[in-house]
Amino acid sequence: MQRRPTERARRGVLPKPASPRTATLVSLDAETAALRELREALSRSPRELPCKYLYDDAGSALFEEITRLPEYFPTRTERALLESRALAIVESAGGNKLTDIVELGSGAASKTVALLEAALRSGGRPRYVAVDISAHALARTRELLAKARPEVPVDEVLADYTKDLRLLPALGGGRRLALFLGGTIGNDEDPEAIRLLERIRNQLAPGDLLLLGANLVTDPAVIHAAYNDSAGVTAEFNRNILRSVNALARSTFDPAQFEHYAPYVVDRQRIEMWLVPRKDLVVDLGRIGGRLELRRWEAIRTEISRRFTREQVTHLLEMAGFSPERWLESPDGRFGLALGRALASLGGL
Ligand code: SAH
Ligand code: AVI
Repeated sequence: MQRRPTERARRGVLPKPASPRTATLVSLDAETAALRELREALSRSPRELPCKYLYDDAGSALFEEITRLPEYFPTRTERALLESRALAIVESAGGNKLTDIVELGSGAASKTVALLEAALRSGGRPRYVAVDISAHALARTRELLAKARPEVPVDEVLADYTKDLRLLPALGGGRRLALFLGGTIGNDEDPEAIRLLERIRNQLAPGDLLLLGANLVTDPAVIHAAYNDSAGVTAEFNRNILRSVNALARSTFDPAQFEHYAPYVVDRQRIEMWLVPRKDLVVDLGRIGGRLELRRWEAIRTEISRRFTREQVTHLLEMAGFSPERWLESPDGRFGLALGRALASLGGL
């Protein structure tokens, strides 16, 4: 039976996804670009899904659960480091002249409270700007900060920081501190990581600071366990990317048909997350267009998560136009925080 086209279909308008979960979905242009990006990633060899699609509402909640797992050490290691050095960081960033703390990929922002408290103790009155692709993560940020520090004004920016990152100037010409924490810089290869850091620097005034959190090279077995937890939360987080893509694209990936596989590749200094089909599959790609024929074991890569040395982190900062100013490292050497000062752009050079 032929159905009459709906008003929406007659106007050629793409239907809205089940729920507008991520910033990539806020406009039809963005939606079209997301579908194109997914098509391109799935056509690569090996096939990939960009890791930002891990963070629909369910994915953001699962990530928060991961941060509390006994095996997932990065969050608690970085938190302890931030808490012990918060005052020194804030003093380097201008002390009471620090007016803006801007966080990219803020997530639930649970670690940021220590920095806001240090800024308040230094006599400043900072506002906090949270930038995230996930509306769910931003809602958690708001909730957490309203409880912990109700006096701090919070601005939420729902945006994909790889595409559009436009921040308002610092309040009253004060100092700005940008935060990129959690080791999220390790989810990109060098060229994309440097481009992202450059984009951040372009939004800062010369002299403003960036605090960059990075996972450091450590015992492969410890890293492996962090991405292969016994409760299976990371496996679920990984599989959930398929639900997130299905909601956006109306595709028919069945998460139950895929195994989570996350090896630490020692010579590449990185965890790789893969989804491995247990049998031959044909997936209707919905609005991505066409069908995807997957052979048994033909895995899709959903994330890389890199470990760095101090020199490698410093190099990334320098390549992006920051002058490395301070290095803080956890006592177990597993996590590093680098402070970089934004240099003036070289203009037309
Ligand atoms: N900084 C937090 C969260 C890390 S998880 C912490 O350290 O715990 C990564 C966060 O970045 C998620 O909240 C995710 O939604 C967000 N994110 C991932 N890709 C993004 C993108 N392209 N643009 C904006 N936010 C992004
Ligand atoms: C957000 N990012 C730094 C996390 C990581 O460790 O790479 C995401 C994650 N993936 C699996 N577990 C956690």
